[in-house]
Amino acid sequence: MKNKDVYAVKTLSSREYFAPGHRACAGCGEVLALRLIHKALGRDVVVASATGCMEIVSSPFPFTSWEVPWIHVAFENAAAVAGGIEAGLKVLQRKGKIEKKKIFVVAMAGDGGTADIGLQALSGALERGHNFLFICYDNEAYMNTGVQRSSSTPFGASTMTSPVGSIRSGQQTWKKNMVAIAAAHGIPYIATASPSYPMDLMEKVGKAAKTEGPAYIHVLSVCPPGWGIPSDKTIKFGRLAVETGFFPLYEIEEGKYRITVNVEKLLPLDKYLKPQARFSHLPQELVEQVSRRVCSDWKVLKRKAEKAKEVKEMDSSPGGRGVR
Ligand SMILES: Cc1ncc(C[n+]2csc(CCOP(=O)(O)OP(=O)(O)O)c2C)c(N)n1
Repeated sequence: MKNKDVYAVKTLSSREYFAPGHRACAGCGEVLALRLIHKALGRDVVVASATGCMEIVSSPFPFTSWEVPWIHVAFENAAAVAGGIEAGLKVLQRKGKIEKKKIFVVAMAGDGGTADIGLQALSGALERGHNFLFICYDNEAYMNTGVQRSSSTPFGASTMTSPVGSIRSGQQTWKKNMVAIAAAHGIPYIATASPSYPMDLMEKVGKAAKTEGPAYIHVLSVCPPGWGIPSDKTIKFGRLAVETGFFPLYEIEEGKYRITVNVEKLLPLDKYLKPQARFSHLPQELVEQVSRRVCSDWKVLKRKAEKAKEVKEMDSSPGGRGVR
């Protein structure tokens, strides 16, 4: 496996924009991703944050962990508020009321706030073409209210509202493909990312920040209490998700797919599923069923990436579209 580290550790800012002392659980993958993302974005940022774990842990009145302008908004409207902030900043700059410089507008939400309750506002903001970045911190359930299923919860996972019983065995639906939904809006930059691959994550955030128009990043955020894993295994499970093909790391730039962390041969899915309490009830035949779907999705993704590579090569060849 090869990960092209464009961000080198030695070039990283030591400045933190998310202060310690917050109340995230031990081993929270989401808060790690958030720290890295804000290191990559720097100081000139305004964040609109939907209700969810990251809001709860960072802002118990009268304290805050945020060292950049941050506004807590409702579940439904994080993307709409970000769109309004972006439009407002543009006007203030045009009228000379604030300095003319790039200010990144970021909307963030958990998987519930993205794929379920905030989806309408997100779709609207992507379609209107606001210059902003939407980040989904996907811990695969409504975690801060006690692990209820969302439409991003994987098939078979046990949650409070998709329990394991004599009739049903965990979540009955397949994880909603938010990346495909974002891609259907034809926006210029989309990526999946994981804090287990910090340089890959930060490179994508850097690209998204430079994008003119909407960008969407879907971050797999390992949740030790919700997934039933030890809190010191967050990084390991984030890596296993990628190495088994369960959560591939890729980007879609101007409609072209690129796998950013390639996996030569996928690891068996049991290695990822079986040690997690939320999947431990799954009988072997269901693990195999999930595994078949994961392999088939991986093949489809690889084909899309190969096709994009071929088009790129054709465009840059003599007589190709790129040299006209
Ligand atoms: C409209 C609305 N419905 C329900 C709630 C209750 N609620 C608060 S946080 C939350 C779960 C959030 O899940 P997610 O967006 O995945 O974020 P996480 O807590 O996992 O970070 C729910 C259901 C609410 N605040 N507003």
